[in-house]
Amino acid sequence: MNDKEMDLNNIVDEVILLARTTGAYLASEQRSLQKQEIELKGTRNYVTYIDKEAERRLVKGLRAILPESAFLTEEETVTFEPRDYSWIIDPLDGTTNYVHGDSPYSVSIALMHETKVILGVVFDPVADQLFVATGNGAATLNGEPLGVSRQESLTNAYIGFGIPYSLDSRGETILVNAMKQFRNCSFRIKGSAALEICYVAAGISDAYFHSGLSPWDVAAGAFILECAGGRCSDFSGGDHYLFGKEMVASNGKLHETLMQHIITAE
Ligand code: 2AM
Ligand code: CA
Repeated sequence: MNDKEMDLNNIVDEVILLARTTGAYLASEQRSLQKQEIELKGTRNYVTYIDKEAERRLVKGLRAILPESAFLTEEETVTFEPRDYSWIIDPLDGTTNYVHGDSPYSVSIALMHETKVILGVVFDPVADQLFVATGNGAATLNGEPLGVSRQESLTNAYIGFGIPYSLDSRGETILVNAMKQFRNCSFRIKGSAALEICYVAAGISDAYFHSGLSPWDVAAGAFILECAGGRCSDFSGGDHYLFGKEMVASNGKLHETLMQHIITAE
């Protein structure tokens, strides 16, 4: 075991604890969201406040773990200058579900060493599901090793996807292509990209695709999926999915078929 792995093993429990406490904060605030007094302030404003507060707590905790680290975050990042270690975090992924008192939603934390992700933690406080990968071995769900499904064809596949807020013509073509498969396989929109990628890692879903995404939506989940034996790509089949705003995640076996019939078909 080298020094970097030693450090990682030392910090992973602290990162998990932070994900859990942030998730508990989100869950308790979501219960308050139902109360009448919140209506006075407006639900969206209140959620923005929760997002920011959750992020503030996460940044404070993660900075204490690695004082020299940089941050790429959903709420407060203005400019991002990578350092030796950089955190890519989404304090609340699945905001639309959250606003409606629904689930799932999650806390997503990734740690990059130079340009490579070396740690991913995604936590769903409602289902109490904790996905972790350190790259030292297996990815886990609540401490148990997880792995991708064996599904090889679109027939009977279980596939997650998301619809971006702004849909270009390419995005529309992809949705039309998916629609042509509606009787062949099952599609689901669950509303938290970080979790939906983890569902592929856990063999719950066979694949997931979404455009219009940001690094904090995918960084932790993509790393967990790759550690679980799955595959991630951009919509052209390349590696530009972390900063490229589009992602296809799969068990690997279904990847080419999904690309051919749904993502790149004209
Ligand atoms: P958010 O909840 O943090 O906004 C929903 O489709 C999933 O995609 C959520 O994880 C949502 O993150 C994310 N997402 C990010 N950017 C998006 C966009 N431009 N359009 C739709 N969803 C987006
Ligand atoms: Ca997000």
